[in-house]
Amino acid sequence: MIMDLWYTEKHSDNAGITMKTTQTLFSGKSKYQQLDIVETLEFGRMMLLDGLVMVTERDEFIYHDMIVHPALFTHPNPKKVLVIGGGDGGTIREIMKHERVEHAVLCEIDSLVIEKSIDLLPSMACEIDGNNPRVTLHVDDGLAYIREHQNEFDIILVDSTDPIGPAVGLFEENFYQLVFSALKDDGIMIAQSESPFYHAEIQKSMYRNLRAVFPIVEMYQAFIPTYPSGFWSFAFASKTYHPIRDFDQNRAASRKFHTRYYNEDLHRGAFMLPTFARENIAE
Ligand code: AG3
Repeated sequence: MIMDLWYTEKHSDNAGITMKTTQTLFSGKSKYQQLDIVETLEFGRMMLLDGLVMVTERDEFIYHDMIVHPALFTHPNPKKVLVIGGGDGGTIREIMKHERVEHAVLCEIDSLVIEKSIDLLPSMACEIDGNNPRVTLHVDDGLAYIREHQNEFDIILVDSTDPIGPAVGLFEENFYQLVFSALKDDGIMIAQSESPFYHAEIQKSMYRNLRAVFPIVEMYQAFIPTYPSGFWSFAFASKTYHPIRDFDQNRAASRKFHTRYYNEDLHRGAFMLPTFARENIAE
């Protein structure tokens, strides 16, 4: 008998996404969470944390373009960048395309995620395998790490899971306060901010917390097929630079590397929100 094996992530009690899988490449539990990496027919290899889709080989370019390039093309001179979470390495890979960046630090709480990504997701982990002198890895809790760093980073990217499990603290005001202090005077923070369609309540409190700390807070969107509803968002929180008013379109247009999702027009377009998404974060 030929078996059909399908993986389903439920997005609500009554809906979800389902994908046909061919094999399990890794399945194990760390101190923090359950990690699974499976082969799917439609999306290539897929990483799950506690049963939730984190990345797939086929659509990760969208998320990783969008968590990195809007901030790195808004800040005029991003030299030092910190990533909190992001143990798969996709975010670091995109940061490394920016020649102005001298040094990037990855602070991931779970060493198993880093190890298995280097093993099984090499297209994402290619810059965190220890061979790039511009990249430093720290296995640590993001909160503990930034508490020890002040006035140091141009950009901090929060590449977290949903606010359940180890990432809960990364959505709270106290954490944003620490991020603010760890940033230089003209620093920018980006955080993945869930689905405007399914996660209105999370967005409400997250953006309230961000506004309590940062003078400039905007939401931007991206289309990510394997995340809940396919409609995903990021928070742009900043001390001085505005993502549209301070955006140098020519610099983005003359970038020397290829991006399959991001471009200089989409940079502006991503900040235009449908009404229901605006309403989620209205002051
Ligand atoms: N981090 C965001 C994952 C959120 C997905 N949520 C879900 N499937 N319910 C992705 C990490 C990529 N570096």
